Amino acid sequence: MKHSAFVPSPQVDQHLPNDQLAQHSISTSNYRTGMTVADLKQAFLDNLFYDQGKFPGLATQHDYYMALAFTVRDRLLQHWNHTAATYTERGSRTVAYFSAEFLMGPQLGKNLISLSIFDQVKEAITDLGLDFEMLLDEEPEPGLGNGGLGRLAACYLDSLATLEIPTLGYGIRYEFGIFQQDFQEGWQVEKTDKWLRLGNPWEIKRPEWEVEVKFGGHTVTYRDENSRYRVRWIPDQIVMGVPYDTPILGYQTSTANTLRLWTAEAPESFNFASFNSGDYLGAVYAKVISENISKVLYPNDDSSQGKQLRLTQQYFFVACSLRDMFRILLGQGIPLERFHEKFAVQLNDTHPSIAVAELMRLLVDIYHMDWDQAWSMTQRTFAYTNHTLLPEALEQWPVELFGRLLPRHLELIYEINHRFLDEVRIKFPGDEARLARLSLINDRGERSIRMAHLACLGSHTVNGVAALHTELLKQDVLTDFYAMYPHKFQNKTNGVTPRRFMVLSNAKLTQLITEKIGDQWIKSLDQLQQLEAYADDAEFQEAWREIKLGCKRDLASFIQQQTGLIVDPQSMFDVLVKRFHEYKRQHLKLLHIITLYNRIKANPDIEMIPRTFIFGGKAAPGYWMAKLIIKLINSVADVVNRDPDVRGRLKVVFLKNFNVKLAQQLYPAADLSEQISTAGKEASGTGNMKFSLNGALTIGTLDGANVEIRKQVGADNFFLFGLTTEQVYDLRGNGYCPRHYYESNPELKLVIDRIASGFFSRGDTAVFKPLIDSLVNDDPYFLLADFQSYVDCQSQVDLTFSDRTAWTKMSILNVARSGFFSSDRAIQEYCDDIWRIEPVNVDLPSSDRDSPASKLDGSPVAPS
Ligand code: NBG
Repeated sequence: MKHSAFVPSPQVDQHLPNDQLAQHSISTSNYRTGMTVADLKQAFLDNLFYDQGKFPGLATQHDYYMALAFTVRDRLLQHWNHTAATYTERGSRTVAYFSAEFLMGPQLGKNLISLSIFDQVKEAITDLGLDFEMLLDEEPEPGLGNGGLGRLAACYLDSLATLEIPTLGYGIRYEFGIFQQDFQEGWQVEKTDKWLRLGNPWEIKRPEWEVEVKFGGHTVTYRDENSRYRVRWIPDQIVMGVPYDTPILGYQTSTANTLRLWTAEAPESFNFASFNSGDYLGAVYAKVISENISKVLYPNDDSSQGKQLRLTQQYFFVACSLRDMFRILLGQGIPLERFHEKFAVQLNDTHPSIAVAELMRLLVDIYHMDWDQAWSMTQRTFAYTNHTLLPEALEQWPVELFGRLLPRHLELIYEINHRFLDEVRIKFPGDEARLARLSLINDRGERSIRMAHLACLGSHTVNGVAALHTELLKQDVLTDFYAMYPHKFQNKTNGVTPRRFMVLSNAKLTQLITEKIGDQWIKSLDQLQQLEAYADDAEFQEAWREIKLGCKRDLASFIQQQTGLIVDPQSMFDVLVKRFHEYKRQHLKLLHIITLYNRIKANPDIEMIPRTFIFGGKAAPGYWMAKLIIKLINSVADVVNRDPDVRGRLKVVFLKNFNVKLAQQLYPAADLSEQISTAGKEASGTGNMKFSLNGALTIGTLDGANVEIRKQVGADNFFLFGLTTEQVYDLRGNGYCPRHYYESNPELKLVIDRIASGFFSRGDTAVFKPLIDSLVNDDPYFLLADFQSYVDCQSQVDLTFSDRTAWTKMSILNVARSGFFSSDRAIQEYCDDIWRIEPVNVDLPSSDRDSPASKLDGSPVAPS
């Protein structure tokens, strides 16, 4: 039985000598890599024939898409292979970004932009008589994330490659991504997302690097040959992790990093007694169980359910990734003791934080390192990003469940905790309450392990994702850790990639900006500042408005296609898209809509700036209240859109299945961006940045990164409303009484009463009662307290919108001042302050730009 211990040995692959390579260099004629329109056409037809096995006459849209994707892939393999070879040769320090989610979005368009061949490819496809946009649209979205956290990981990979930082993204290749959302009678229904059904042309399976992962069983102790006390883990289940690699191209660089996602497979032979008793069906069942691990993404955003399968997933990908990193380390001849010099591991939230215990296990149990050295290396390896202030999102695992699945890790965590609490006792003698608060083990109720504490302790740096968030971590959520280790805490305000959320998604605005200030801004977003000079320029303003209007027209026709609703592109497009959560307060927006509607009902001739309200976003399938809010939006839309009194002044649209692809259509078409969470709840937000970058003005609270957006764009160019975090704390402390607001504000009362009366639910007074009760009696997110301020601020928005020149100027200034929110800036800060890593330039020999493989020097080409 070989599974009990592993000591990866350096790879002893053989390689063709250089002269052989030169003689037999994979001679690829230009059409395999050439960038001319003629080469591209030829390659496309070839791939259609040889990869899809189709003549054009029989090919489906999807065949065409696949043929095109392979054509592009051929052209990026040069970058990918050379990058891997360079990193291997130099043993480069590498960022390992551990994340349970990567919400990548479609790859085709993005890769065309990175390679700067968008226009040629479009021409080639159009020449062949095909609709290029339709092919782009054909790509199923890899929905391997829930929302902001997963999308942030994707933006960061883009910036890491663009900044030429050696990086491996490590995660899970979920067979089913985030569910597809549909509506039935206004209620959300979920459908399985079978994104891999037709194949994924961007990934390459690497079965040669599969690894074993153990689960369950028990531990035994023994004395080694030097009489030292040792522990061996005897698992009762083994699962194989098989990596699939996806290239991540930098923008206009030769760098192509790797996103390595793990799939769970059952081992081919079952070595254990339970699998060995001729129980064939049992063995097949075990196979199904193993493969379940990477089946499905947990569809919860900002909350944790404490389910065993989830912990299994987390340990699975972390164990695979660390073991893969040891393979790379030793394969490059770097000594074990330099692991933390070779790799900087970022823990994206607590999801991968079990890595702290796993690295300790590898170093202590497998490599027999002494505890103190192992712990010091561990702490020098990891850094942890916290993404939430909500207690329900801070993961805790019941000790009992944890011990059943990972018995050795539980022992290690007890030992880590033991030593940690000794340290606390020395720093704060006699402070028992503090010990209980800091302990990795939560003793209240069912004993559980606090993963955020493990992450803080095992990392050299802990960061929040916006200035306010980091302050609140220090003062509140992690305040005891801050008192212990103040030097660990840093802020890294989130960022977004302008390549996807501007260049790809808003081509016209990109062109206009580039005509004025050149194209350097795409890599140095601060350069957008130069646009300030044109903020008052009438001609430029006119062009600016035309582009916005064009984007709104495109969106209007999409809305009509999807919903049948006709919306007026001249109306204000007021957009609220994000995951559904009570703290994000989609229902506050709804209270505003109903307020306007009531005003029309009371006075049908009232003057009103026409608005199109656009919603998008999914609710976690088990989050009942969020689903009820979705139902209410659809119900209100149904009434408002049909009421002849409204005369088109208000339209309410709910676009189903909000995802990256849809997001790319929405941001460029928005006039107003709604960022209306309760102050102190949203860690950062990143949608807020994408809107502002695309020239939408924000109405928002002082929450998350809104605070910094307002600071950057200027208070005059931001619509602020609502309580501050401090005021929210005070109000809560002094006994908040939402009913008081309800009773003393007639307009608010009418809104609530209308919902309660069944006006939007065909007389059904029961359906929305839980929502109404929650608002009037409890209102944990302070909607009623913020209502008047919000509605007043919206009047200010209307007033400004009616002054086209003023609005356009504000829009231009928003774009000009959003350079700070580039993910390049954020990643540069991580590199300088947390990872201490330098770029590695990948030299693509010029002849290789169109003839591959002729310049390989025989070094291993394993992406590392
Ligand atoms: C989310 C926060 C957002 C933040 C993203 C990315 C989780 C746990 N957190 O405010 O809610 O923008 O992370 O940092 O999904």
